Amino acid sequence: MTEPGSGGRPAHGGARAVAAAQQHGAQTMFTLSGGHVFPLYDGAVNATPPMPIVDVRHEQSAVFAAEATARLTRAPGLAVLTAGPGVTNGISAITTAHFNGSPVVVLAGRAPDGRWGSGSLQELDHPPLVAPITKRAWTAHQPGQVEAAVDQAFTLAGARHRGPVFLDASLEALFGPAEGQPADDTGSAGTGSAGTSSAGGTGTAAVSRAASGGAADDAPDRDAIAAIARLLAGASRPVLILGSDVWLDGAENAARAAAEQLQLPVIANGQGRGILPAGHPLLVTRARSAALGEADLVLVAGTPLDFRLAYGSFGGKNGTPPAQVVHLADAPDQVATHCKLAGSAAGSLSAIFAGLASAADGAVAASAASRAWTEDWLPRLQAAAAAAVSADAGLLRSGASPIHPLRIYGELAGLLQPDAVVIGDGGDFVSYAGKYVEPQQPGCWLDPGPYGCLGTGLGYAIAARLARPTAQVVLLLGDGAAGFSLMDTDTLVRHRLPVVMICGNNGIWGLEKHPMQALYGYDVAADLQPGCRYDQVVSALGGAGELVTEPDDIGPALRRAFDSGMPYLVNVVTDAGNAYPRSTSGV
Ligand SMILES: Cc1ncc(C[n+]2csc(CCOP(=O)(O)OP(=O)(O)O)c2C)c(N)n1
Repeated sequence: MTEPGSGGRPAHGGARAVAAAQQHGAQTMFTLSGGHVFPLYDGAVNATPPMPIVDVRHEQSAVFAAEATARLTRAPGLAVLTAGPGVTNGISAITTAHFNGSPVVVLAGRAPDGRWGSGSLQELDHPPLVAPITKRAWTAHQPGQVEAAVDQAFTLAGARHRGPVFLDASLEALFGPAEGQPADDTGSAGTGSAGTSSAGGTGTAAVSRAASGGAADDAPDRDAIAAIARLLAGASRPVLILGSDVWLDGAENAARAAAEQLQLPVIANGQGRGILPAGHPLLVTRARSAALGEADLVLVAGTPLDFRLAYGSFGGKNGTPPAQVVHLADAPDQVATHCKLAGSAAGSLSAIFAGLASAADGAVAASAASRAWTEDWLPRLQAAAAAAVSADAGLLRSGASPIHPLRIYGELAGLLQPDAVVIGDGGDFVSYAGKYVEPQQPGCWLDPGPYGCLGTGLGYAIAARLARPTAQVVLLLGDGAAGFSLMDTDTLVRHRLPVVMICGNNGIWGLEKHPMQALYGYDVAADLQPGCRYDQVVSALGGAGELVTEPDDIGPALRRAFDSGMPYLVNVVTDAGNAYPRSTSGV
């Protein structure tokens, strides 16, 4: 397994894999070492130019880093996992990429075909494990197959609707010489694990669709857009929701232009945040309850109608009837089927927004209903948003001790530059961030998305620092969340990646303790060490940090963190009695 790579010898499968990944713009290989994947490292080292390898301390961080790379750069991210436990450790992160529609390619090692069934080290058939959470999962058995298979994996990951793709390659396929091998892309030849060559649901058909001019297939239906324009012309209280796929699909400019042209009130979620910058007159996220509760037409773009959006049920508040709902998605299979839709369109979201703006413009301008929305509805929502902002001003300056978590966000707001990347990994502490950190630009906010997996933090931060070398990178960590990935501070240190970490340390699993108390009147399994010195963990790993217990010390500590130029954790002890005022349970 320690066979060296090219060095003048014919290229092995691993070298071919790296070459194919580079053709698709993959810049960095996120990984944790294992003998099964040595040829991929050898391929990276000897590639022209070499591909940087960022080696982490847990495979979840490798895949989370690849996922964040995809979400920030909008080019596919690459993670390399060793066979067996390397793959299984990556599964929560692959699932996160699946839920987020993030274009990620996971390449994995695999026990030798020649010994399959005899019990060689880490002999596990991976594709069936990851098939439900990937666009395709399959195995390359021969060196000559690897390059074409990796090419397919990248093409498929980046085609609408984007998502993770998994490919493992047997020891023979990665280590063996690729020259003179048939470039067979089916992955079905070779010895070993019969029946596992293509475990993914969409398989080859999806690959060929994506490769053969997906753009033409992705043009939205004009009649569907015209019908939505008519709904808009008849609406008095419309709302536009912008979600992550608007950014991932490169539709942020078209979305903003359509919203401005039609004067639509906008609510943003996930990576839709920042498309309308903080303070934009149409951005009424802070009036969410009135907007979604009283709307008569809700256009939802680039995000599923899931628990975050009341499963697509809007209106009905203050005597209003249920709202009509329109779903705009980047691919037909993303359009909601679990709720009644008044309209829908699928395909390129830029084309959908541009089509809608031109189809609706005249009709909307001419309709009496639209006057109602610009003269009454929009000002009402703007007033409600302004009232919500001023109602919070006191808490953002709170002098309470123990510290109110909002005081942290009050201090942070004054220090963030417009291109700062803010990452949230935690429960209540991060829910506050979602409400009070309003991005100035799109592509500057990363939360875990609807899968809600704790532990994304360090992997996302590693990727953010690499993707945005000159921007501030701020990682907001609950103290519970910190435990999943803080060890990867070591990766930040080894690879010289300065990041500011802020730990909202309430000494509890807040988002679980408070609800359990409310349900049962007691709680178990919800306490952590009060005041635990996570800052000292970071210092021990070669970074720096400090403990903050008084509200007036937060600002100076954050300034020291930004000035330090190293991984730095500001460990803020907050009030364990504080619970985020939550309106959804996720069920
Ligand atoms: C991997 C994983 N395990 C468990 C959960 C369930 N969970 C959701 S929020 C939460 C508490 C988070 O606590 P912390 O990070 O300290 O933030 P706080 O709510 O206290 O602000 C837990 C355990 C989860 N979402 N993901």
